[in-house]
Amino acid sequence: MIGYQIYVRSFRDGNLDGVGDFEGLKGAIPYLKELGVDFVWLMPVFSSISFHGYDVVDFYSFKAEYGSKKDFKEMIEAFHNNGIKVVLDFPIHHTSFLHMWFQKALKGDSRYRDYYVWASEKTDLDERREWDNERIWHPLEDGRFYRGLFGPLSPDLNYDNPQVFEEMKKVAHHLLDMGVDGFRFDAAKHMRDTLEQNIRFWRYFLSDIEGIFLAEIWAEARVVDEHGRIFGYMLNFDTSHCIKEAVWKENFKVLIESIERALVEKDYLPVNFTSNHDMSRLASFEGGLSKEKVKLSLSILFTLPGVPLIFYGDELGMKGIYQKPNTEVVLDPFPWSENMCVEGQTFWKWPAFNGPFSGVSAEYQKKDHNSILSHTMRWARFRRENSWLDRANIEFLCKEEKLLVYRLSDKERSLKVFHNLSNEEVMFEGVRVQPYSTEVV
Ligand code: ACG
Ligand code: CA
Repeated sequence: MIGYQIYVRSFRDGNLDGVGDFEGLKGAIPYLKELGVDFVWLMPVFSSISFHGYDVVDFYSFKAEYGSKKDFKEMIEAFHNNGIKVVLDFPIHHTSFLHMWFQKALKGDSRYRDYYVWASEKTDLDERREWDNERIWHPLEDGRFYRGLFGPLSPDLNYDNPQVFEEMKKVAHHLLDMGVDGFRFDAAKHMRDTLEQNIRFWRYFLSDIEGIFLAEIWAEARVVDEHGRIFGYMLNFDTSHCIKEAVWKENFKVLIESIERALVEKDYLPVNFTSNHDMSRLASFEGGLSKEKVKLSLSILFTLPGVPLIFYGDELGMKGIYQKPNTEVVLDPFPWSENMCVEGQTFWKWPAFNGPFSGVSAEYQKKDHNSILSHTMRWARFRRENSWLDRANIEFLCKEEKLLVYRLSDKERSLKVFHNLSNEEVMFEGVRVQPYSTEVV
């Protein structure tokens, strides 16, 4: 199984306004098929006033620029006709401050006040987010404070209130009825106060629905494991980071340790990725990886157990340095052609890193056998032919700083993978591995 993460606004335009949309996504299907993608994860598509869409104003309508319900359904149908599943980003931890529920709460409607989390006398109003020290409690003019883990514009929903839980289940059913194949659950570790409560929450939430449920639990491997069985698919931040760190440092130690922690003997599918919208892109890791190193990172991705997931454009080596507060800079338009003047091209902003004629376009790289895209397509093909690797066992055969060899196997099959992280050719057990390259026998 191969996944592909899409920021709709930047991917493909269907109505010539330069903004990506559902209609445009249909036009991207041939490209995604060529890459061998089995499912796409669409970043938030619901009504929202932000560029990222993680603060939803209405879960029952879509961003107007993306299209209508009809367009959405037609898009899903087109994907299904081509054997590709559609997974939606589902941010249920909070809403936008503009959501009708919050607006009614502000006007004193007691039913909706209980949809959100309000400070009491006991609340520590100076409480901070564990990872970056940002404030969690936000004041209103009347002196009340509400909780918003991700800032004042996105108040947290109150899951102590069973009505809120039912509201969000209703949304989930509605989307699945529309043909959606699953969800990427945003901020999934933050739903409840303790780990036990959080796990109980999700078990209950998922108890009567089926699909591809991919959780964003950005935490240490132990916490990810605890949630694994409930969801089935877990984003593997640990290994995804360590692939890049190892390649960057030219030392496999961190990757080996991560594989042992996060990829061995799991009762769920770890989803390994190249980068995502919350971090710098693969090609810009730690200021920038060389083309060889970007390619090696990708071939490692496709030869590990678990599900490989590509962040749109990483297969071209698109650049992007994550920075706050303007996090949209890593979300450049996907360059379909070198001049960026081709049908379907998005251009809702001037590209911050990947402008016209920067050599990263799909059209240009498809013609070049040595490009990052051609390399990705070859490894993706290998992966499709060996889809059993998703659940393969991994056993190390050589754990050197610059040479990593392991056996992947299941009951019937087995193959050996060799990764060379040095600038010289190496021989191991009669297999020749080129500098910064991967071999499989
Ligand atoms: C999701 C989305 C993100 C979105 C939101 C909110 C959540 O992908 O785009 O923001 O809807 C935390 C949360 C994640 C969240 C990210 C951005 N992502 O847990 O749910 O922030 C540590 C913490 C993590 C933290 C991470 C952030 O533990 O919890 O993620 O840092 O860098 C090792 C450690 C690991 C540590 C890392 C990194 O791996 O093991 O624990 O992670 O190092 O240090 C969007 C917008 C926002 C907006 C919001 C409403 O981007 O601007 O405010 O929507
Ligand atoms: Ca458009």
